[in-house]
Amino acid sequence: MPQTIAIVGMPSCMGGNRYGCEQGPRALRHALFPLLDKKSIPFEDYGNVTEPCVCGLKSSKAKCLAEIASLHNQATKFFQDNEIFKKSHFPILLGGDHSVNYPFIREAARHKKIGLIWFDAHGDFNTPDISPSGNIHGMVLAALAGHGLTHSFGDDKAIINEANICIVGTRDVDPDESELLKKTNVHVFSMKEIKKRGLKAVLEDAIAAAGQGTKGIHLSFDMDVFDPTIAPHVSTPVPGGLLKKDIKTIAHCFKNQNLTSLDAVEINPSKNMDENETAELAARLLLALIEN
Ligand SMILES: [Mn+2]
Repeated sequence: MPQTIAIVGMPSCMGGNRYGCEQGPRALRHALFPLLDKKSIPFEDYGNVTEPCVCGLKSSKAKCLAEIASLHNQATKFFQDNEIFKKSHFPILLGGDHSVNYPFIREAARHKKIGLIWFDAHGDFNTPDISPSGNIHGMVLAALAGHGLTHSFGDDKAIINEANICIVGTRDVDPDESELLKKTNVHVFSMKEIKKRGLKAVLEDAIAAAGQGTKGIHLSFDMDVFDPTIAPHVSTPVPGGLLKKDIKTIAHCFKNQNLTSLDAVEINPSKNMDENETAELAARLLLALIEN
């Protein structure tokens, strides 16, 4: 039986310092659903896990922590009640800022041991002690790896083994964050390395590391991994990212790989309501991986 794509949205921007990416799920549905329909790909939209309240973003070392932890709990219940991760599903999460995918990946990892490939311009490997901003979307990968906010999110250990985590596309990592990453077994593939070795060679290494001893791989796409010339509507754009042609390489590299689930986050359509090009890019990327 072919898998049904199970779509869930998490329209929250509490993990970042800008409003707007709470509109990401709507923009992505608008771009993705016509493509799925056109290809007759079966999908079910389970709707959104919504923010419990609006957080005031008061200055702190981990802004909106209580509210984000509460949203995570709500999301976990939603995924379980709707059996989002049952075998006949291929789950896709639409964000939201990057902090929304913590409970999604935790739930995926509860079903089987997985590796994680995190496409991002940033490291997302800060902790409350070292983060320059206090924005939790920059701490979520560290939390998944067992550092920083893991306990605050209700977990006593790492969700994913460090050696099975790869970050791809970095070009803006904070100094202390970089030091912390060096002390771990997380694999970091910067844009500099991608430009030198080629995306295909880098992704083959990432797949080997994420797949080592695991039963599947989750891919997380922070849309700021792409160059702002093709993905301008993201919360924190950084020049020098992946290009349109790279979607083909990504799809090619993940063909016949055991992907368990996907997420696409940080689309901020409020930056330009007349254009939906960043969501359209994300939709083409998701479709290329689904069609594989
Ligand atoms: Mn990110």
